[in-house]
Amino acid sequence: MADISASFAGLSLRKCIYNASGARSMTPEELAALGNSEAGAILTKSCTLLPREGNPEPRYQDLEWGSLNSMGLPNLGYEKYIELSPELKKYGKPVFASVSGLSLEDNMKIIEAMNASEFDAVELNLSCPNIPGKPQVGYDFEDTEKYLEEISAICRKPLGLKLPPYFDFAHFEQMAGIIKKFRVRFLSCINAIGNALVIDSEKEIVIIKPKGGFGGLGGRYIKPAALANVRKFHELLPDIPIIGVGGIFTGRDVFEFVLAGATAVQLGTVLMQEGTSCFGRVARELEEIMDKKGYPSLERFRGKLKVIE
Ligand code: RRO
Repeated sequence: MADISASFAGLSLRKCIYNASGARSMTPEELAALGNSEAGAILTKSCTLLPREGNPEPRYQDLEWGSLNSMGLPNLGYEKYIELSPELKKYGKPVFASVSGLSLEDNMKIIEAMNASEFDAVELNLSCPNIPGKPQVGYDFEDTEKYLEEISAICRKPLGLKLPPYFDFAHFEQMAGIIKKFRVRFLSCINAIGNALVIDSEKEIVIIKPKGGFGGLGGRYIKPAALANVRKFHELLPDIPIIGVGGIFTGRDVFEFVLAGATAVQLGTVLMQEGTSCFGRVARELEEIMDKKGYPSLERFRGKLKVIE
């Protein structure tokens, strides 16, 4: 049987497949279910300084090809996740905290506290698209550099970044140039495509309440954008492990992300739709493809996507 383990940021995952932040990862019960599942790691919902209820409902809709959300960062507050961290470690897999403070100051306070937690690493979310009046930090290169200067100076856990999708080579290059200046241990690419609009033409109405219906698009709609972001950052930053996220539903999808350069992958929309059984199913589908192709491990084909000469 093919080996689908992965290691990055000094951590070893028995399986390279785990949850995307936000998908079934907010409450102690949801995090325990991830612990008991075949997920290779546990990643929390992005946390803020104070607990948040999030945006008014309806704020999440499943769609035929994915999902639209404007959750608005509902979470239990960073202190609760730190309190839970020793219990989460008992499942014997790496435990990641997603951090999404509403300001640099908030992020500094949270990261400072994370240093003394049982979390193995931090995924700093620079790409929440759903807070009214708050632009995504990852689309402001000056702000991103300032955040990284300050946060990387105090963060004693391995630090990774959750990036928004980029769509222009100039932006990939600018972001990669900034990331190179700091000790960033992994990149999770991509967050939802922000501020998408889905319309119910029958009822002539939007499908989620916050922000006039604009929300983060996930699932199959965004897989090509996610693959492009994984590929481009892998080309520009070959020494930084890339975690692929966006539209992964099957083992074949994982295979494609690894070909593009991913070290591991996260499941979001499919986890919302199918529940935690998706981890085992996708893992077995990936193993089957690798066995058929004769690849004993992910290293054998990682990044080896062919181009047409
Ligand atoms: O909570 C959300 O609305 C949310 C966040 Br923080 C994020 O990073 N990405 C997303 O699609 N939704």
